[in-house]
Amino acid sequence: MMDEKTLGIIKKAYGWNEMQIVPVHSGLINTTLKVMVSGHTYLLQQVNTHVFHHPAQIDENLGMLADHLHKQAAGYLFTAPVAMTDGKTLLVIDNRYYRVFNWIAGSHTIDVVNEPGQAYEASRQFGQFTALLKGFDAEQLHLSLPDFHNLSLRYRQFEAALQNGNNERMQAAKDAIVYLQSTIDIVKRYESFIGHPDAKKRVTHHDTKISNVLFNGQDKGLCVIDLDTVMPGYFLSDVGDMFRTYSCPVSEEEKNLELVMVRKDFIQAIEKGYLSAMDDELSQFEKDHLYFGGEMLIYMQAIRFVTDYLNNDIYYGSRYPGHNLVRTENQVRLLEGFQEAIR
Ligand code: GN1
Ligand code: MG
Repeated sequence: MMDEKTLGIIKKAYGWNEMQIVPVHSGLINTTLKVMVSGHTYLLQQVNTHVFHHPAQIDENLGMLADHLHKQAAGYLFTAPVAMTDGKTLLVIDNRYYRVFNWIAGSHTIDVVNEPGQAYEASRQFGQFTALLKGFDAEQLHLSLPDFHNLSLRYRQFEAALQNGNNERMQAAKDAIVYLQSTIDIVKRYESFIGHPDAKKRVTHHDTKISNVLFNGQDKGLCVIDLDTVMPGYFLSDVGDMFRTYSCPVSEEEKNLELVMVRKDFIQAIEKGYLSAMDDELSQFEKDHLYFGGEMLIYMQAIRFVTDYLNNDIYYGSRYPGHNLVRTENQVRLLEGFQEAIR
């Protein structure tokens, strides 16, 4: 990962005299370290090129967004990568890609949403991000993950895994598979949504989990982070992943499915927070699909987990036998609970 030699090159490229390293807990995809340099704290990240094949395109995306926001919304906290001494923001060493972000002083992240107020704040942050970029042509962005939230494609990948995947695991996942096949109307509803003239593509974050929002000491939202998947997309993606991850008191890792439940007051807080920034921007047609976003994202996560389970955990990995099946069953339970809550 990041050996002594690599760290030495990084240090030089950023013009740092000394650095102290602290590992931090972060997402499933990139490797992140906290680095302290002469009293200043940074995040040093190695981009996972198994997932993101073109880190330079992401770097360009972040540069374009930073420029636009700098001009149009001065004062908005946008966590663009820090420049090296040569002005570049992406460092390539032996075909590996590194970048550095400022650690935002006084900020913290949370892993679980305990109060509706936190859901409101986070949702407002993601809404504000898209709203502030309404004058930016989203189609200028490179697609860091083409078809990332294309539910039709995700369904086809699920079908392919059913054809070619691990047979033993197919038996173990039978109930979840049957359920996910029987709820295929979600795919149809997605297709009719994206075919509608009032469904617009905008700058969309695509990974709105709570740990991707920085909070201040008073639990007010400061900014959104983890911007690799910022691409043109539908608001369903952002609002939907918030319903998926904030409305439930436990995460997708929870094995005790009795703890997987949906909190209506959190659903309302997400809705209110998002609309506080996006009310004028969304069409009535889109607003009518707010909750559909939740159904769609929970469903998509369930089929992504089960697909990976059938494919022997090649994407998400697995820390214990059956890990991706647990995640799948968790999301299936969540989908049932969510549909009940919005009925
Ligand atoms: C991945 O790396 P992380 O934890 O931010 C995934 C998301 C999933 C999430 C589920 C690029 O996000 O789409 O919702 O895991 N990101 C990618 O935990 O696949
Ligand atoms: Mg992420």
